[in-house]
Amino acid sequence: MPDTDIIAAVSTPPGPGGVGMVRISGPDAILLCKRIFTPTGGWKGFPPEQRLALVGRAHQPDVPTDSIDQAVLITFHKPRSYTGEDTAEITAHGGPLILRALLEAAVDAGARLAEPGEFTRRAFLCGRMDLAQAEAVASHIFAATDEARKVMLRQVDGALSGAAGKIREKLKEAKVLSESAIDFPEDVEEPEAEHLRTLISDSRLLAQELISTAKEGIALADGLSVAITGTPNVGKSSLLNALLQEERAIVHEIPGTTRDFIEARIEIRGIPLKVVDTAGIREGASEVEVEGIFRTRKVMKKADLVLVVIDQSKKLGKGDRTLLKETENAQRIIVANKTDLLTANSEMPEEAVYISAKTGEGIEKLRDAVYQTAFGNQKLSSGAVVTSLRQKRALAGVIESCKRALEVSSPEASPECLAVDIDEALMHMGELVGEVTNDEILEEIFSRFCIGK
Ligand SMILES: Nc1nc2c(ncn2[C@@H]2O[C@H](COP(=O)(O)OP(=O)(O)OP(=O)(O)O)[C@@H](O)[C@H]2O)c(=O)[nH]1
Ligand SMILES: [Mg+2]
Repeated sequence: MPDTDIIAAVSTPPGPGGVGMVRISGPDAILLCKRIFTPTGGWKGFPPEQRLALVGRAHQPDVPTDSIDQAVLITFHKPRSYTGEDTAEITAHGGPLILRALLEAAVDAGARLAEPGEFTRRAFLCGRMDLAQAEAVASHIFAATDEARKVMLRQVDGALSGAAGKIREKLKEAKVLSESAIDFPEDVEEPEAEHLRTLISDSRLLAQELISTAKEGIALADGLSVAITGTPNVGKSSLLNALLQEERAIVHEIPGTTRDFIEARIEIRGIPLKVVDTAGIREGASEVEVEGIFRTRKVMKKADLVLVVIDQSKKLGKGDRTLLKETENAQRIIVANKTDLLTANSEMPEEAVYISAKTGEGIEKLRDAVYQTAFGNQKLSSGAVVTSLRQKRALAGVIESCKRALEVSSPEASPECLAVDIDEALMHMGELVGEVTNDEILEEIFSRFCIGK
């Protein structure tokens, strides 16, 4: 349902900039602008021609002489605007105080401050985009790598929504067929029943294809967290520096150098990674180190992937063994470091990746292993990509319902059961695009946005 109030926000980032923009949206948003903006030479008709840039002055409400700044006004008339409502954009010089004064003038003239993501929320509620597209808008803005930026733009443009549309068409056709089987059971021919089963199994296949992009799509949107762990002095900080190609963490021959954890952002094949170097885990450590070790365990638990670093120039120690055991069931890579030194460790697990953080040998191989471990051999399709857990859950629901529908779609089974399962599959598709939703879900999605979008 369309909102009835006018919202306003500074849509450009905080801090000084060349230009800054205040966006105002809602019924009568354009009329409101008449009170805080006067074009050079006055209004030549009102409302102004839409999408025309008017040069003039922004000022206090109804007092054109109390000027705030030279400014440019562009109006978008509903429904041809981002939000689907009447919208105005006033661009002025990008000084924080200038933009604050401009925003206050808009509020004094009757607007209220917009919540984070509220413009996009209105775009969704006005039907300008579906929920999958709206989610992608935030991921696009926050994209940390070029690959993420490209993939998210495709979803903003409707790649996932389009693929979802195809599944829905099939399911809707299946629903009609199953309903006619309920109403006229004696008229159902075998070819028709066969067609019904094909529609459902095609829907399931298409949903499976989509869900297979989720792992990488979600990593593109959210980033992947990687924890570097190991006993003291094995070269964890050296590895972080090698991955970063920068001397970020302190490296020292004294064991127990790293106490706090150190975070850095890197990119592997377009996937944004947050890598955390941690304090070496050992027994009998000093008080400060113990706190560091406590934090290491917390980071390890939260990480999507753990790199267990072992010094292969030494015999496997008790600490190494404990750590290997501890990470047994985690998504992990065992990293055998210091290959530039002699190998003294004959008990290295077979799957270990050998590197020298000092010379850089094997680092590329390790990057490949990180990608492989996280995503397998999967390559993102160029089209629709699932980019949130919410979307993934909805698709899992579709797959489950289709599976059940196929189980009860045998000629002798009851068509009523089939219709229920198809309805459920359609309901999950509705969740994916936001036709079926609730305030809590919307709150969660749009609170991730910045103010002004
Ligand atoms: N020869 C050789 N020495 C290395 C290599 N990687 C690290 N070192 C040395 O090992 C010592 C410890 O390196 P760090 O990177 O500080 O090890 P760490 O695991 O972070 O140690 P803590 O923070 O104390 O737990 C330093 O003297 C490094 O120069 C390597 O690949 N080859
Ligand atoms: Mg260290």
